[in-house]
Amino acid sequence: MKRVVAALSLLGLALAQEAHRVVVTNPTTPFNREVNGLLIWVLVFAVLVFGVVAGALAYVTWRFRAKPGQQGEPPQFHGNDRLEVVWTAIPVVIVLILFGLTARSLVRVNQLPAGALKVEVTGYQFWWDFHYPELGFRNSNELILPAGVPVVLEITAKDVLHSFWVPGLAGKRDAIPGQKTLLSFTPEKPGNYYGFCAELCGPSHSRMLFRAIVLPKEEFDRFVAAAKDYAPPVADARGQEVFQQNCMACHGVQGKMPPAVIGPELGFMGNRVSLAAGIVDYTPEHLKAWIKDPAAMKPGVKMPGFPQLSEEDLDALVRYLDGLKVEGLDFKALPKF
Ligand code: HEC
Ligand SMILES: [Cu+2]
Repeated sequence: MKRVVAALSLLGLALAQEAHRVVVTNPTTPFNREVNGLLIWVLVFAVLVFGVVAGALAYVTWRFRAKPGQQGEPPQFHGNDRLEVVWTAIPVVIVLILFGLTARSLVRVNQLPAGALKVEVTGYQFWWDFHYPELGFRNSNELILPAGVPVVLEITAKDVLHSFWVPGLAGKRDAIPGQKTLLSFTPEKPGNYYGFCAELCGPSHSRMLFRAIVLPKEEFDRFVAAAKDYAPPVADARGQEVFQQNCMACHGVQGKMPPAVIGPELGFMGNRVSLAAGIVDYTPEHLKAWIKDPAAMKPGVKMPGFPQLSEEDLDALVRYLDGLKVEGLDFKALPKF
């Protein structure tokens, strides 16, 4: 008994933990509240069905148990039409109710609100690209969104099937090569939301994460204004040279993106909270380790390592990349979901 109480209170503590909010108990978007409501209905019926079935079983076992002194088999009987109709009809009604509720929720969460912000989402082995066609910039692996504004994501993939999933914001959507799938939701709470690829897509599928960074509207607008007429800063001239010689073929820095995208956009590297599709925190040390040997951090990665670069060149390169940022914004301070 003591152990059960201890386990339950631990579970309660875990659910209440600020840093690891469980989405089901803390929905922060209309999308998730809708799904949560549906889940509660399903749970109510499940508990009801379990209670009635387990209760009936217990009652029958007790009521028809062998009495002292009883000899041989008790009297046998077969069938009860009325009972059978009732226990068929009730589950049918429950299924119909759940069907109706599900259909209503589906219609609601699949609505495409007018005036939504459009973002094109593309999955690659093993990273994500986010393009804002109306705002004229792109970012990779970190989807920056304004709080309180509905978004419509147009999701696709370039190589194999992936699936876009930010549990804290909305349900999953498949990312399918050659096809667009739509997902719409309205983030409400500013925060740093963990995202995942939810479709087995290759050796580093489990390292194909990302973040959705929801900013207060004013901060988002400030970022957009800065991103629109962004002149990528050159924090280190030698670093820029190394970048142009070794990295430009695959990576863009806002506007200098080659038409065939091979690697993530690095234009706002210095603003990042995470690196390499969300697998480690963004720090200059991790950045340096990644450039030297990305395969050590992500098996099967499509970026070659650069062990041939000298320490000085590597450091200059890291300084250059770390300098690529919009000043005055700190996404690391946001709460995590
Ligand atoms: C052949 C193409 C190619 C070249 C050349 C290349 N990269 Fe990459 N790079 C990629 C790909 C593809 C990824 C995505 C890897 C993943 O996460 O699966 C990547 C990822 C990265 C990331 C992580 C991006 C993020 O969003 O977190 C950084 C940083 C990076 N590369 C820097 C460099 C630097 C610096 C150079 C030059 C020294 C370079 N890359 C050269 C293809 C390339
Ligand atoms: Cu994937």
